[in-house]
Amino acid sequence: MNAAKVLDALKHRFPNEAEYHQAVEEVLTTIEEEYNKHPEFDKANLIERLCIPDRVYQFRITWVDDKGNVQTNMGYRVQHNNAIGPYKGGIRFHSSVNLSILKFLAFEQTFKNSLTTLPMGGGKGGSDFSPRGKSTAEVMRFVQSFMLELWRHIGPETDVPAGDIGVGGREIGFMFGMYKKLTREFTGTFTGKGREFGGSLIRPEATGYGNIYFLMEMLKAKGTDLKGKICLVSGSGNVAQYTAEKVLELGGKVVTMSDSDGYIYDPDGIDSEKLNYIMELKNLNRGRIREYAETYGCKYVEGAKPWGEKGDIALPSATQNELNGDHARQLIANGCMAVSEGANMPSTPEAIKVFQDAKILYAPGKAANAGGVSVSGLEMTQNSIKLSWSAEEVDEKLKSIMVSIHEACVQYGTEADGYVNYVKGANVAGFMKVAKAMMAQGIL
Ligand code: NDP
Ligand code: 2IT
Repeated sequence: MNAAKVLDALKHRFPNEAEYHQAVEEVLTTIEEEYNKHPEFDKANLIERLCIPDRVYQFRITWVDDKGNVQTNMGYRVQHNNAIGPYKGGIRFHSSVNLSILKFLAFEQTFKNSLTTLPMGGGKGGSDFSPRGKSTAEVMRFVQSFMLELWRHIGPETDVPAGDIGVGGREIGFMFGMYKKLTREFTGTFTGKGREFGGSLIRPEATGYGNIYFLMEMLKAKGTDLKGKICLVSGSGNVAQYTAEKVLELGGKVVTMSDSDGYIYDPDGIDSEKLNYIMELKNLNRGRIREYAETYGCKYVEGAKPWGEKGDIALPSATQNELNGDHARQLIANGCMAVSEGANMPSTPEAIKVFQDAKILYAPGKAANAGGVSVSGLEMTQNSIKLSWSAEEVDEKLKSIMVSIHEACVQYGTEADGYVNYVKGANVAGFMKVAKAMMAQGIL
């Protein structure tokens, strides 16, 4: 396999899919060497079969808004690879959603899910519907229309969706309800469900907590921990909130959070009372992060990212490509020692190069944020056996999965000088398991 050639061919076949090309390029260039040690892979054209999704569903969603206007949106489900388990991955509702973004996310999910040690394939779905500014009744009507198409393609042993940007407990509840109505079956087809109907304890916390468990492993290998460390967090949604909560619990200080309009900088630190305010603001009142600055009298910067502030650790937890080369150089200049990604692909390729050249700790999303889908996998198990585990039990399992992902990254990513290339480690470890499963299952 020649990574550059494979990538060129994919770009030619699937033009105008920049995010998909970006995700594929990162994986191909880091697995090339290992892949070429296995001539049987090339003979089976494993690489194209791994890069191109198994199938993509695309449909129109029609719904009626509160004023009686008939609205249309696009809906998608990308079923990328089910070599090691049913397709599994979140649903994103955001105005920016398009096929390129969902293909990149489904591709990444395949390797991430492989790393979790649990039997899950990779998929992703969503819509260009933006929940921002919509009433709960509008969200429900939209979700019900979305499900009128999606329900045929998913199922507990086929494809198990969950949340992502714009999709939290409220949206999963509506999806589950409509799915149940259409199929007339109560099954574990979604994860991130409410606790009363099969949801796992710790699933809401899992991505943020998991990211910090992973970060702690990286810091431990450097002989340090989070005590007294200043953390820059972006986003203020599900992942950012529980990232901040765990940082506080372990003695770190969070000084920034953001949303799509701007960021707040609170040099005194966002303590647990202030974090509760953010959770209420974002999850219940669906307000803007600017309101935090108005309430607590701190700095708010409109239209900017938090990466220019001084911090020891950066935890990007909002969206893809939110941290570019200039941001990375600023972070390094300010003494940043570790970056651990809660979001999917938040750092641009240039930013990653800056981090790796500076030899700081850098964990890509597919390793660091795998805690969310891991607890989704544990939710599937609990649904299958019709039991629910205690929060402590789930948290312990989450911790041990994050430790094992860290070990896999170290095993496959340690370079000659001892520097751990977590990107390479995660990609090679994730790839090998899927590749072996595909080889064993024949040419499909
Ligand atoms: P939420 O919708 O709960 O929160 C998203 C946050 O990011 C919000 O603060 C939002 O701001 C901000 N944001 C979204 N889009 C943009 C944008 N284009 N520019 C700037 N800010 C933006 O989503 P999650 O917390 O669930 O997801 C955050 C990231 O984590 C995503 O990359 C997701 O793929 C990833 N992830 C999520 C997992 C999960 O279990 N939920 C698991 C693994 C990864 P605003 O309020 O203005 O919309
Ligand atoms: O990106 C992700 O890993 C998620 N949004 C969670 C997927 C899941 O199935 O829990």
